Amino acid sequence: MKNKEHKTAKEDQLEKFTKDPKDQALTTRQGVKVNDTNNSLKAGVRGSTLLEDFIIREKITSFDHERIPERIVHARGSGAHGYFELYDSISQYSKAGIFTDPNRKTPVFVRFSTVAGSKGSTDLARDVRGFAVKFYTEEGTWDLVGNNMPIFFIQDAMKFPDLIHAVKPEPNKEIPQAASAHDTFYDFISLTPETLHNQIWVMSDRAIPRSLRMMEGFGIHTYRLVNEKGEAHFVKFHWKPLLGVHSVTWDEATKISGADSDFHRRDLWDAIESGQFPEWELGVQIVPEADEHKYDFDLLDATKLIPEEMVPVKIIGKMTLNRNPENFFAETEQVAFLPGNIVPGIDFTNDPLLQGRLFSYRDTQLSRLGSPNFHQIPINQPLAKSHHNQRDGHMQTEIPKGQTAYFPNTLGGGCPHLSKIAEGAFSSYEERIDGKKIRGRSESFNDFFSQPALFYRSLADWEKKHVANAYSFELGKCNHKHIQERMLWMIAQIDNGLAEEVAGNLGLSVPEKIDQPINQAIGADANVADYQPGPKKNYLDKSAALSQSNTKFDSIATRKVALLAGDGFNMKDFKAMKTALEAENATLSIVAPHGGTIKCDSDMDHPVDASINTTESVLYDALYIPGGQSSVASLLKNAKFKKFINEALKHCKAIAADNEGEHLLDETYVKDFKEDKAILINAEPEAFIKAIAQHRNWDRMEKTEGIPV
Ligand code: HDE
Repeated sequence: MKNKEHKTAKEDQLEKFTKDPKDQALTTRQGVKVNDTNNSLKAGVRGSTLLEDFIIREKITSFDHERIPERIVHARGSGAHGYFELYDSISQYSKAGIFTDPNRKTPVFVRFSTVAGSKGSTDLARDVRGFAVKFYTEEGTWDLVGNNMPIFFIQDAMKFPDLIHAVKPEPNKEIPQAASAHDTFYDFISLTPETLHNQIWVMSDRAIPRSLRMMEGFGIHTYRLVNEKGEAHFVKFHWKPLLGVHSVTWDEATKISGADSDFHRRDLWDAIESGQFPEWELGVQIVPEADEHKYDFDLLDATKLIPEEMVPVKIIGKMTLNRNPENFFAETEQVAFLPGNIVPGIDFTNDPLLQGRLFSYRDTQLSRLGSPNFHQIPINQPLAKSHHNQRDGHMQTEIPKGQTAYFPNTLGGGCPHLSKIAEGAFSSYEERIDGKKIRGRSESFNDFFSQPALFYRSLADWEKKHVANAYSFELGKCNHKHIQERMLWMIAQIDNGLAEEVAGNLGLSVPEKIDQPINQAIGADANVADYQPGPKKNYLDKSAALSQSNTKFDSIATRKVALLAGDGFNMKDFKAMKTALEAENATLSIVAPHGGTIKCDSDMDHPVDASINTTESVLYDALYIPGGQSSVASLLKNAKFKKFINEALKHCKAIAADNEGEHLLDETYVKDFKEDKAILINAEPEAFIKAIAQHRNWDRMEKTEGIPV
């Protein structure tokens, strides 16, 4: 089902470029009709192919040049169209139309991505997720190119190539793909303490989302909002998903990578096609210019967040994604995001990471898309009119009229002409700058451990356990003891208990001191041990917003429930559960011993959604077993059903069974968990729904550790 709502102006614009082959003849690129696309032109039926054959030459030449370079980072991505609506004007902070006019529906295109993997890599890699939003505003295009974590690894753009070279596959053997669990990454991380904050977020469940629709987004950098009077406020942007923030476990992530490496892409596509449009609210943290130096961290340091307890997030609007792209390459692959794309009312700060990005993104499009005319590609075209004197270049598709391509001119009537600020022209915020040129870093950036420690303190016990397991896995994949030990020392600066637990799993102990020199901005000769730890600042005990245990648990919309059944299943049980789940916009999929159809005890045929041979429990949020003697008997014959259930149990999912369905559970480890609050036997569907909405029953986590699946 496609969205039937009124189209946005961007959709109208894109429609002019779409081509539909329905009822059309096959032609060459020049429009000549073709009668045979299976055979080349030959000299005699067995003779050699003729150079004259323009049809084969055109077909093969196009094919030879189909690929463009994948993005250096964020190569793997999925996109969707939608719109943004403002709740109330915030004209006191910004003059941007998108922030002052609640009657607008601003079209957006969003691309989510992983960072390290190649274009074809798994969606479930442990990684940061990109969250890039292109707003086609009436005053020009604004790109908010963010991530699903509120901070970044490094403070200065100068370090970005090093960071990425360290995390990407090692250059001699091109291993590992889409994974940070290797020596070069931790060699770099352990020598660069500023990375620790983002690093611990990557060890948390945030790095393995259940769905792209269930993760937050952050602009990360401090930006500026500028109002009509020219007054500025600092701002941090937040996207809050209406479905809450939820993740899978690492064991699931690795299994999903095998069962369906397109899991996130498929989930996003399916949700939009079924009319369950993903939604996020946009929030802003506003800091007056006068408060620039009020905090224990520097607002220009992208490795720090502003705890929501210090500056609350003010919700100002909502984004809805309601249309899948028509063509992956034309839209999702060719979309070009540039943090430098801003509009009047929004401005940059001197964050040295942001400043570097302002250069990098335009530059990279030149090699990726091949021409400075990349903004003419339909998905990149602004909705606002654009007239300028930039000319020519590869793939110019516009036909600029007139004799002049310079300014000032009289021959072109002075056009395109300049605008005044009052007429909507952009002008940079007149920040006072007074200082010496210096290649270095501000001392105010030097606290590397307080915020990772705040993050860790703020997590629930089950989240902390996941962090310890993640560090143990990642460092366990490193082959060099000195790198593991340096990391352990670093982790100890965050939390001793965490470091001890990880060290135990590695079979090492936490070193008291380390003495490798570090080579980062605080000085090439500096030594971590001399330099850190300074006293850890503890300006806040915990920040509730940092823990996923404080997210929303009020909906099961789009959750996937597996129904395990064979011939003879109880129709009454099935119907009651299906009706209840679908009323909450969840889906119930029949997983059966075979494909095709199965019969219920009322002798009706029901289409099977997946045979047990083609699916895995990690692809579902919960599972249900209806009654029916012969149905349960057929499930008991196939050991994979037991594995399916044991895995769901271990992954702390809600499990329900009615009548004879319980017999199947009795043949699994579930028999020891009958008291568990998310194991529901002969209960009302409402109780099951409540348990699914909790996402997982983490209370079960420790007890299930010994289950061998
Ligand atoms: Fe990026 N980044 N980045 N990045 N980034 C790219 O641009 C870069 C950074 C982010 O879906 C590239 O078009 C530098 C922070 C996203 O198309 C490249 C630095 C944040 C995407 C690039 C950073 C991001 C990119 C690769 C350090 C979060 C995917 C292809 C100064 C706020 C956008 C491209 C999409 C993509 C450079 C740091 C997010 C090479 C130099 C911080 C979501 O230009």
